[in-house]
Amino acid sequence: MTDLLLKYFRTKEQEVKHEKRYDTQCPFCSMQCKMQLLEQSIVSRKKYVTIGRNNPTSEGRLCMKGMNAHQHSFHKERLKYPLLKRNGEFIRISWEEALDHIKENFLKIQREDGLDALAVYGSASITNEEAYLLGKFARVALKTRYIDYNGRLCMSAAATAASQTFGIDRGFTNSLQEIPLTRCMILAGTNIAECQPTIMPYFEKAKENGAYIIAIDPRETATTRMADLHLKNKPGTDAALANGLLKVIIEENYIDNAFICEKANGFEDVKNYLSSIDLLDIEEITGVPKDQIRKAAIKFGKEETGMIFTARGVEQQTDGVMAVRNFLNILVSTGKIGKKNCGFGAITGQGNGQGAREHGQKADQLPGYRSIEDEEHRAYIASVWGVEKEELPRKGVSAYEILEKIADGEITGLFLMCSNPVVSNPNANFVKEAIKKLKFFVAVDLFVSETARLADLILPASSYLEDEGTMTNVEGRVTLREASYPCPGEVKHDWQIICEIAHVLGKGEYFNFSSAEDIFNELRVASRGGKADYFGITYDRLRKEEGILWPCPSLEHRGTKRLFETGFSKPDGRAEMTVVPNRPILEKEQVSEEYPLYLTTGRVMSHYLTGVQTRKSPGLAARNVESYIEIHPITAKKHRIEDQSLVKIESKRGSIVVRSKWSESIRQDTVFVPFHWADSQNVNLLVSNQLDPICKMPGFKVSAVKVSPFMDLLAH
Ligand SMILES: Nc1nc2c(c(=O)[nH]1)N[C@H]1C(S)=C(S)[C@@H](COP(=O)(O)OP(=O)(O)OC[C@H]3O[C@@H](n4cnc5c(=O)[nH]c(N)nc54)[C@H](O)[C@@H]3O)O[C@H]1N2
Ligand SMILES: Nc1nc2c(c(=O)[nH]1)N[C@H]1C(S)=C(S)[C@@H](COP(=O)(O)OP(=O)(O)OC[C@H]3O[C@@H](n4cnc5c(=O)[nH]c(N)nc54)[C@H](O)[C@@H]3O)O[C@H]1N2
Ligand code: SF4
Ligand SMILES: [Mo]
Repeated sequence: MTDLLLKYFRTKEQEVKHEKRYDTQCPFCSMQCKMQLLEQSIVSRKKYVTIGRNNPTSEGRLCMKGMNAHQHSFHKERLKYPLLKRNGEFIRISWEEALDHIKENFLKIQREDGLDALAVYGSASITNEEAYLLGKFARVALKTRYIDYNGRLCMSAAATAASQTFGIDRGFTNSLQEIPLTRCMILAGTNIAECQPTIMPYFEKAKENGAYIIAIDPRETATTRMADLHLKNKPGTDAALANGLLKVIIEENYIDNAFICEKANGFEDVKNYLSSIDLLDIEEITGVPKDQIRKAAIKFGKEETGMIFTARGVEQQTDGVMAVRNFLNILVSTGKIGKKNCGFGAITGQGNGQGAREHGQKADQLPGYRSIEDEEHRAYIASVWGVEKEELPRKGVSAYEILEKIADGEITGLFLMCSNPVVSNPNANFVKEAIKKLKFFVAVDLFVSETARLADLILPASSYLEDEGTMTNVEGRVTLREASYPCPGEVKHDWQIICEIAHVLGKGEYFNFSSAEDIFNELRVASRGGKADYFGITYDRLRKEEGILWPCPSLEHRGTKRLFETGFSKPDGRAEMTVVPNRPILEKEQVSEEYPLYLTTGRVMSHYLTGVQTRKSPGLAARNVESYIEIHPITAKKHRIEDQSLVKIESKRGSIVVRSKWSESIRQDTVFVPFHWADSQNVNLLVSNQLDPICKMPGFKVSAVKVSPFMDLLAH
């Protein structure tokens, strides 16, 4: 053996000898892939590798984001100490000073502007324990009615639609295990291939088993390429498309009359409405040829089993609730719900997109999916928390509406945890100006995000490697994220930060927790008897049983893999269908001579949300270093836009500059821009402030824009 080889083996041996392994779950999407960080120390250098671990959901798989996640966690810009803004610069302060500062300013705002002048803005990337605690913090420690979270921009349309139709909102009504055995699936406005990559093998197995897949998306994506039929609709027209599908299903008599009779309300009204509409009209509205609509409807209607999946393409619309309800109309009419290999999936987005919407971070919600306006619910939660029910505030307003109240001067103090609203909210110019008006603004983050930059005080939080807690994944499976990596610097867990602030505000007695498990045990009791009942779930069981699908009302209960087998969760046990008009009551922005193109927005595989984390991960950032506009070559030529050139995109609200990417796979009347970049590439500068009137979801997926070569601008 040569010396060189010997040296190599010796180093390898050393690396392995000094290897430490840390269990965790990926900090990104709702698959919550279980993973392990391998840390190898060689002399003074540390080397990291992330590997997947077997589990019932991701079965050991990881995508590129999971494999590179540790890069942002170990990034040199990671916050390690509290930072206070003094004369426009951030300076390091101690935790004691930070807490004093919060106490002084929160009390001052409460005194001068009232209890409701403080608002809390949370996240679905924090654990169940933290989401629960944040809701309790707003209601008990701050006594403000104003709390909401980033999930409003994400899951609210699907959550409302499922609650209204079925009486319960769990993203997927079944476990993933059933997907491979389903005969026909509709994937509406979801790009699982890039957004939940490790779910793909379930669909690939279904295809191997002969399933037929129908995708609905204005662009071709890796997901639509897997489909047998792609309905390439105009953005924002899914409600009408679903009407077309259901009209054909009824006319061809593929409905399940016995099921409807026994388990559904409202079918006759829907049927009457559909008999009054014309398929040609739907072709005109959606841009999908009527023969394709017929083909899809017949395929779905004919098969014995079927599932429908929706995601943000259908839901992030100003008629998002109604659009999803129309897809549920199809499921209920064909009886493809509450049965083996049949069901609905609103594919959850963030790591804890499911759990964080169940335990009281929403404006109108108390833990266990209870309502803050229901007297019995108020009384129960007040008793768990040891307060009077009259002391609990009433419901507040949605995430974007909180920002509007800040702009109006009604809210003057903000506590932000784990979100970057300056980049993720629509009408971004307005949002930034609003946040600048705050008298006192605390941001809790891993980094100085675009929003944290505007804060008076930034508190450093722990990451997925350090912070233990439960996360409820895409299946509705509660999982325990074991995390034990030591916190860098003076970093604290989000839950510790909440507890410490509560203490300095004199509310310590309600926040005496010494571990995430302690908080979970209170959450179990708070959720008991609610729709999202976690009472039977314990850390011990989560370890032994590899996660449990809620509801799980008792320690003996095995969890619920399939919902609605014996009926729906409405008072009469029946599903509620509703008439969905072809054209929404609140008209969406239409293209015009001045703004001739539809802009839709979304994601790419290598980046995550506003990009604060993934832009710091070299392994990911290298794949997409900047934003881009996907544009059809024919459209591009019409607007004199060359491939790979800089393009100015303008809407009525603002303008951005990104690079062009010609693609024949997008509709000619539509352009697509991802939202992972900030500042002059922040696509939300273009999106309007119109919200879905029912769930207050912004219309991220439809804006009218014009495009021009950036060179024109330079020439002027
Ligand atoms: N790589 C990556 N993965 C992620 C995320 C990420 O940022 N990056 N984010 C996570 C989160 S929080 C979420 S919410 C999910 C989101 O997951 P998805 O909802 O799947 O992602 P999007 O790209 O926003 O939108 C999905 C598709 O909708 C299409 N679409 C646009 N407008 C319309 C329309 O009007 N109708 C229809 N039918 N389709 C339309 C888009 O072309 C896009 O392909 O992903 C999660 N996973
Ligand atoms: N145009 C357009 N806009 C959109 C969407 C779209 O499709 N199009 N999608 C919307 C959707 S679905 C979503 S979910 C939102 C998300 O939008 P945001 O809520 O802004 O999400 P992130 O970019 O993940 O911001 C999370 C912030 O918290 C920090 N962070 C990460 N982990 C932790 C932690 O454990 N603790 C703390 N304290 N901080 C942490 C990160 O560094 C980052 O700054 O964006 C929405 N905005
Ligand atoms: S981003 Fe999603 S699919 Fe990829 S590793 Fe993380 S949890 Fe798994
Ligand atoms: Mo999301």
